[in-house]
Amino acid sequence: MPKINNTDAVAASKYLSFILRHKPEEIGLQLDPEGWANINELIERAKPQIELTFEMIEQVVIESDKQRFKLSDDKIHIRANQGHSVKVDLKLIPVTPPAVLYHGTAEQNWDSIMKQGLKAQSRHHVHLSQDRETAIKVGQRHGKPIVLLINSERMQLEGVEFYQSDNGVWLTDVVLPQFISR
Ligand code: HQG
Repeated sequence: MPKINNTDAVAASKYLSFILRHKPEEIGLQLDPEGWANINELIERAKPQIELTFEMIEQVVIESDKQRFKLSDDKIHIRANQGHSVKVDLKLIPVTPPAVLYHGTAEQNWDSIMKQGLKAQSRHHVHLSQDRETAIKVGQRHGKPIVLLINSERMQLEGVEFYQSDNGVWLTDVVLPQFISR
C-alpha cells in the first residue's frame, strides 16, 4: 500500500479530529460512551466528503505528531485521545502532575484569564503541557502567544485533580488566577 502524502495526511487528521472530537453527528456516526467509533462505519459515512481507507487512517494514527488518536487492540475502533467537545468519558485516572505545567494562549486573553482563571471553554478540560515549546505552539493558534506558568504542585496540594491523556496532554477542570503567572 503506498503511503499517503503529507497534505492528504494532514487533511485526514483534521477531518478525524473534527468528527471524533466535535461533530460525529455531522455524518450520523455514533461514538460509544468512551468515545470509540467503528472504523468501517466511519469510512463509509465520510464519503463522498473524504475518501478514507483503513491504511490511511492507520498511517495518520501512527504518524500523528501529537498522537491525537488511538486504535483499539483489534483495530476495529478508533477514538481521539483528548480535545473533545462532545460528551465522552475517557475514564481518565487522576495522576500527580509535575510541579509546574504550562499553558499557551494569546496576549489578548490575559486580562480575562487573570479575572476568571483558565476555563475549559468548549472542551472538557483546560489543556496544559509539560514543556514551554508546546505551550508556545498552542498559543500561536490564538494570536500573539504568551506562556502561562501553572503552579500545579500547589493546586494538587489544595485538592485539585489532574489527568493525563494517552498522548501526554495534562488536563484539569479549571485553573484559578492565584495559580497562574507569566
Ligand atoms: C482561552 C490542541 C479568556 C485559552 C492543543 C485558549 C491543545 C480564556 C482558549 C488543545 C479563558 C481555548 C487545546 C478565560 C481559557 N478568558 N480566554 N477565562 N480561559 N481561555 O482551543 O488549550 O492540535 O479550546 O487560553 O495542543 O488552546 O487540536 O484550547 O486560548 O492540547 O490536537 O481559551 O488543542 O491540540 O482554546 O488547545 P482551545 P487550547 P490539537
